[in-house]
Amino acid sequence: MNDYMVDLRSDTVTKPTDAMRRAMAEAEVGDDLYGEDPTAVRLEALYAEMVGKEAALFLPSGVMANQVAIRTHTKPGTWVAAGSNQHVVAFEYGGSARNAGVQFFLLDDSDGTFGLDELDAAKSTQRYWDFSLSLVCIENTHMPSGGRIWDLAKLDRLAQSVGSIPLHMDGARLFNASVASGVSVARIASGADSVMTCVSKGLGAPVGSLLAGSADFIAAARYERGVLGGQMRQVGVLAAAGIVALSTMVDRLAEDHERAKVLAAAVAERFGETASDFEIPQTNIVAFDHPQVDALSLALKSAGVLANPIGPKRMRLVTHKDLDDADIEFADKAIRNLADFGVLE
Ligand code: TLP
Repeated sequence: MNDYMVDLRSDTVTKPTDAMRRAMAEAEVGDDLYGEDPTAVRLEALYAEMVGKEAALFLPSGVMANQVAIRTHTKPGTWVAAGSNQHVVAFEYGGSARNAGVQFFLLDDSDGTFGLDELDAAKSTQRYWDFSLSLVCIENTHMPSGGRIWDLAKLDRLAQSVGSIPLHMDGARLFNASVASGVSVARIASGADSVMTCVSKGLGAPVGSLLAGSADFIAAARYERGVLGGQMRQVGVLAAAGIVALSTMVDRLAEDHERAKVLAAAVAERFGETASDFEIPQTNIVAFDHPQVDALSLALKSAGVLANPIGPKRMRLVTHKDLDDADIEFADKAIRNLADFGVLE
């Protein structure tokens, strides 16, 4: 095993920058439950302004931001339409059923978005049996499809087509979508009633996510965050890093996107025959189908590259700020030269 490892497991592995650590040490703080943490208040105002919403809320994680959004928008026993591979459906421990008592109406999102005709079918189902669709959720960028971006025109049509049903955008990597498409985050989120973003992923902050929406929605979400035990006290020490993340770490995401393309080319060359459903990544995630993901993950590890499967036949490589050119060159060679590995039956 190599001591040197290139970590492509996720952009969540990124460590806070020196500027973040300084800001954290110097942060002005207060008890956030009383609305007295000036740094948390500043971060929430900054995010709300960036995404063009009235208000925002700082939460400990992206999962909690999604769960709070779902609890706030819905009533128990109602249905939430979402792509079957989305984080809210497939990666949140069944949380929506437990935390909000909702059921999912699953749509095919294998290419990163879902067909609006499918959503229309879900809506018209309401006419035939007692089925109340309380929310539509989308993920932008869409992680399991390889960080794909919702096409803006399609997003606009979606916003029209949901009508009075609220639309929540899991924008854990919203800034990746913005940097790659050249469209502002406010424009991307304009049709969504609520949007959440993680500062703890590619933007490099150690902890935290933000949820934005109307002032009324955020007041209700603040209450629901409390119900889940997510209220925080002198949270300015974390919010300070989030402010640095939103103010200084966005533009450099373009570098991660270029590096993902390099790794994608290596994957295409090495696994051309076995890797299916493969496309040049739009952002920082290379995701591809492979019949032996566990063996592949082990083989990559022995070659000095850490990468995790995200499903029984789905492999993922993620680029981020804590990689440099030498790491990418190393991973590129390791993938291209990966020896044949045993097949696990
Ligand atoms: N995703 C993690 C894992 O849970 C898969 C990762 O390494 O990518 N929405 C999306 C689209 C996400 O990818 C994630 C995290 C979340 C929400 C949840 O964020 P956290 O981990 O902060 O709770």
